[in-house]
Amino acid sequence: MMGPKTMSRRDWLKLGGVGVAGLSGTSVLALARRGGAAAALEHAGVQEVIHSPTELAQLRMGVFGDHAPADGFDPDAFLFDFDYGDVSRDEAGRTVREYEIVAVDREIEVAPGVWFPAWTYNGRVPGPTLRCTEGDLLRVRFSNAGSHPHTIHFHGTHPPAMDGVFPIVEPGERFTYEFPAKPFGVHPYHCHAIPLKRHIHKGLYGTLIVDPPGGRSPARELVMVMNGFDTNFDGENEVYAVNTAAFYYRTHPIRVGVGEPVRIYLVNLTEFDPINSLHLHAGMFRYYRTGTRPDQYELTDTIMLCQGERGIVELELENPGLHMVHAHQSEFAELGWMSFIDAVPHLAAEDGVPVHRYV
Ligand SMILES: [Cu+2]
Repeated sequence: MMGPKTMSRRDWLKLGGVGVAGLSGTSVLALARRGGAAAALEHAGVQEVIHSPTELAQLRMGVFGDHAPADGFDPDAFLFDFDYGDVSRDEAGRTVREYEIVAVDREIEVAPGVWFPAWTYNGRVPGPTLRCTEGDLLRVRFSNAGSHPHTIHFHGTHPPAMDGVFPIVEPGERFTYEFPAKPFGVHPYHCHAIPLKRHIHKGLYGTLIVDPPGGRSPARELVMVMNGFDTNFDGENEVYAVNTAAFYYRTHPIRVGVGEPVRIYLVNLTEFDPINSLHLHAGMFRYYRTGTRPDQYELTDTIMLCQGERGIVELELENPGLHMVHAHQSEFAELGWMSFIDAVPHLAAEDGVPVHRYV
């Protein structure tokens, strides 16, 4: 009998992604209790379960059908939850933005019944989306209330002493990162303590958006962080998502207006897998790699990002209806990185995600 410890994610794929829960031991029972489809697992013995494609689809719906994370994380709100910090001005008249970030250990629910022992910035994964304008002085007060040493390493240009590699911030210690934000674009931040892949994968990452002076054109703006979770700590991800909650935007499509300008700040913070990808159905988008060159983009419907790569996706959907968005690696899509954008005629700006006008 194949036990949970020896199951690879390929084995779980044969089970239609359901088995990811089993990897965390007792949660397979919690999963099975959620519905008849999943309950079959409890009795069948995992190595004997062979499902037809239709059954697999039903199984996935039964398990992942309506996932609102029970840990309080709201994937809808996260899409446009920009943190501008506490704003003041220094003697030179420069805008200063101050942030408090605390590293804390916390269990998060990455798929229904699948709890992951995360390390977090401010109690959630991804951490807060910090937003500023190029040239603003950022002052990030970091304290480590977690159980392991951590840092915050920001991508972008700044003095090496503020790079978040050194000093290592031990549990109970603090460090303040202070630097002018540049260049404009979209940048990841993450812990840089070793072993690096473990610290990043556990959830210590987020997005820093640096707007160009004067901002970008008005648009419905969203943040999508592609991530994965290794629920049995075998060095492979069993669950994939954008913004942590597997399949969430499949059952809760992201609403935009038909023809409305949409801007997605996209970051790949998937560990273990060298690349991740985004593919849009029934439409094309402009892709600005790293967001640093407004005059250079590619018109495409599929992009590939290495670990730490990021960019800006801009689009206007011509036709109403559900537009599928997912990893073009089918395996990632089947394990959670599957979403919809719903183009709605006459969607009011205040309906759902607000249109962003930077001030
Ligand atoms: Cu760390």
